[in-house]
Amino acid sequence: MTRLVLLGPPGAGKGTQAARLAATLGVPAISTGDIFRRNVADGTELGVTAKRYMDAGEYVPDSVTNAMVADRLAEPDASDGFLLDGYPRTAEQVEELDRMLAAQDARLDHVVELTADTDEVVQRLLKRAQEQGRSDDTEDVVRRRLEVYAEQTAPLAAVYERRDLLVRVDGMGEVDEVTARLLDAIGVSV
Ligand code: B4P
Repeated sequence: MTRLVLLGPPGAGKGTQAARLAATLGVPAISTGDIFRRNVADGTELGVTAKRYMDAGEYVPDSVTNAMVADRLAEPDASDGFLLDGYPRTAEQVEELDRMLAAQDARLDHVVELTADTDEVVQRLLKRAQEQGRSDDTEDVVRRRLEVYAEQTAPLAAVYERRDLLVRVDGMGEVDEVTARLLDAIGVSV
C-alpha cells in the first residue's frame, strides 16, 4: 500500500512518470489535469469552469479542485493506495488533503519533487503543443504556468520537507532513466 504525491513544474514529466510508477506500484495514478481535460472533452459543467482557468495558465479554484479530488479518493480503487499527480498545488490544497487523509486514518509515504531546467520544460511543452495541440501549451500560457508554479506550488516542497516526506528527483534525461531514479528514491527495486 503506497500513497504518493508527485510535485514538479509543468513539463517536468509528472504525467509521464506517474503512469509508469503507478503501474509498477499497483495503485491508481490520479491526475487532476487529466480529470479536468476529460471533463472539458465531455462538456460537463466542471469542464466548462476548468477550461477558463486552464487556457489562461491559472489554477482552477481550490474549492472546485478539492471537491473533485475528495470524490476521486473516495472511490474503492484508491482505498489501498494512490499516486496523486498534480495535487496538491496550493497551500489550501495541502490542508484539504491532510483532512481527507486524516478522515481515512491514512498517511502519505513520500512526496516526490521532480525537477527540471526551465529551458528544458519550455522546449518539452512547445514540442507537445506541436504534437498534441493542447490549448495550454502555447508559449505565453506556458510562461504563465511556470510563474504560477513558482509562486504557489514550489513553496509546498518545503512544507513536506519539514514533515520528512520529501524526496527530490532529477527529471532531466531519458524517460527510462528518470523512472529508475524515481523508483530508487522511494526505495522500490524492480
Ligand atoms: P497538468 O495536466 O498537471 O499539466 P502539467 O503540469 O503540464 O504536467 P503534465 O503531467 O501534463 O506534463 P509532463 O510534465 O508529464 O495540469 C494542467 C492544468 O490543469 C494546470 O495548468 C491547471 O490549470 C489545472 N490543474 C491541474 N491540477 C490542478 C490543481 N491541483 N489545482 C488547480 N488547478 C489544477 O510532460 C510534459 C511533456 O514532456 C510531455 O509531452 C512529455 O512527453 C514530455 N516528457 C516527459 N518526460 C520527458 C523526458 N524525460 N524527456 C523528454 N520529454 C519528456
